[in-house]
Amino acid sequence: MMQKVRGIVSDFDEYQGHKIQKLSLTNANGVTLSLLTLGATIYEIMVPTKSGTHNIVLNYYNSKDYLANPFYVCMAIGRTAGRIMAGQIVLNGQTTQLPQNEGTTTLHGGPEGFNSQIWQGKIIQTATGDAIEMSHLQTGDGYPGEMQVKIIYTLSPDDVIGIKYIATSTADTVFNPTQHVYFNLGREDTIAKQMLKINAAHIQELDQNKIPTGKQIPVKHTPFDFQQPTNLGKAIAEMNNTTEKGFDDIFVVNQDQKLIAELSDPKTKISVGIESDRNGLVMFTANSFTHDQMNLIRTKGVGKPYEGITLEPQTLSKAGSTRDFSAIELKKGEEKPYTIKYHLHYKK
Ligand code: FUC
Repeated sequence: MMQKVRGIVSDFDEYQGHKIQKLSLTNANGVTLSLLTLGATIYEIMVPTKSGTHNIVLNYYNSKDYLANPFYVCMAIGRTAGRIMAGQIVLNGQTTQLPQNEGTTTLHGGPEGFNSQIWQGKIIQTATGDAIEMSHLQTGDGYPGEMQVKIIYTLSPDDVIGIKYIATSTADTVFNPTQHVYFNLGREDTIAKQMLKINAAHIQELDQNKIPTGKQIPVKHTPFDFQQPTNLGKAIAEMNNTTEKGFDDIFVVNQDQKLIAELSDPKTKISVGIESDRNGLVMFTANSFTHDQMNLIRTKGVGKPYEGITLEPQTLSKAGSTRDFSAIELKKGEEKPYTIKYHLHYKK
């Protein structure tokens, strides 16, 4: 009989007097997925190599490092991924002012978002073995309704990581969660030699606050064309004359193929295919990662621009220009789950 996926719980450290736990799943191939209860953060994704294992996501030594900078390294994002103009949401004709955490904008759920919460973590059983359940009652973040949130993290026997977000609210509210995973599949400090494919013919036009204007721009003949596997270093170099000096953009994905995006490293031969049930993907190439604000393990206590790449599946909302929140609305008592999957491939 095939060996089932095994889960274990251990103590990680303490954060502001709270015990932070690490929960891990390992399958028979030797792939491990670990999470921290701080921020429902993906701490490690280890894949087998010829000589041992290789961690393909960015992480820190300590819990406190995760909240010491504005980069949300591998953390759960909610209630709403991305930017809400002026921090105002409109539901049923009523405007709610959310706390703002980026000038006048509310970014990634605001100052009390999912990432800054300590989650209840436990190992649960599924047909193929153990899984990780993170749960939390989200209140006091300024959004309407108390929201009971569960995120189920699974690892399949054939190396597919699943993330399922399930929430119910006591009042009509908005829900557009994602996971802010920074991948680096290689052994070098940056993702410059890695290849990216995104199944998107358009990006969203953004205003000076990075809020969608409602217009879409075709990617053809621009550095945003990742419809075929494209070298990231070359693409980033083409963005050198922009203030961002890299990518921080919203792709409108076609959902006609199983995968919306695929990242691969020609040298380690590791790749990750991303499956999503949503129509948007934010890509951020860690352009502004700072040396002294970041204590990343990969670069032994510092941060480097382009050290990783985030590919954040989410629902596109017209919230920017038109204040139309219908796409991300979650009605009182309604359950509308979202799933993200990472298909891992590697050569031993
Ligand atoms: C992405 C970007 C933001 C922000 C964050 C850390 O979601 O869109 O600009 O810097 O990552």
